[in-house]
Amino acid sequence: MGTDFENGKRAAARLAVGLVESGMRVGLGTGSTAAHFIDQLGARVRAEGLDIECVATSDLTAARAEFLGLRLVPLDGSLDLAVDGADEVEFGTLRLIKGLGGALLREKLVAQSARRFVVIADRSKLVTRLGAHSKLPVEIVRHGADRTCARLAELDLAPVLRANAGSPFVSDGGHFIADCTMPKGIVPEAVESALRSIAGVVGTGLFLSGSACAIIGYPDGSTRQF
Ligand code: ABF
Repeated sequence: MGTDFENGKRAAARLAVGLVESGMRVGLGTGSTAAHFIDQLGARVRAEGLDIECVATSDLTAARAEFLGLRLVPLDGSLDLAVDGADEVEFGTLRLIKGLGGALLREKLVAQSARRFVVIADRSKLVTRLGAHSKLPVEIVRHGADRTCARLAELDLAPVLRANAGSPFVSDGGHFIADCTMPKGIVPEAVESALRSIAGVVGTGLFLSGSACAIIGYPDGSTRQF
């Protein structure tokens, strides 16, 4: 099953790498599917001498890109293209849940800076309702984190502070992450708006504007674009 998923991720990444042209500024996502994209992009740059600049969505992605010889620049100005994975892709609307990899804040900054945002995922990420399988990550400031979690609980989101080896997980931006459960029937836009009104919330894993395009990869190496 693991290999099935990898085949799908690799196939989706391959199609997305074909969208990159010389002279572009490209946002690089985080996670195992985005890692396939970065690896294949690195191979294209070496083979074809593409002249591109890249912006990373996490320290891990920056390290991988640097190792492969991709030129990294800070997020400054707009990007031509950003390619990233997702935890859930809602069929029909292309709304997303992202952030189980812990990089949601920078991922959203990069996605919103891109003229074209492309999501790549294996078929297991396609859902008919956001929150069906995945937790909703919410990035919160450390100061008063308990109080912020209490506010999230008041919204019926059952927050659980993410831990790493017994200590709270800390994002690249120095924040905590509360993994929430979206109650069935709740409207994602309403959740987003309620979350954004809480002072301690710095980012949410809800990407609701609908990605420009989703490339879904299947175990046999085929892809579908939505
Ligand atoms: C990033 O990586 C995140 O937004 C998402 O949480 C995760 C998906 O990881 P993977 O591609 O490994 O399933 O895109």
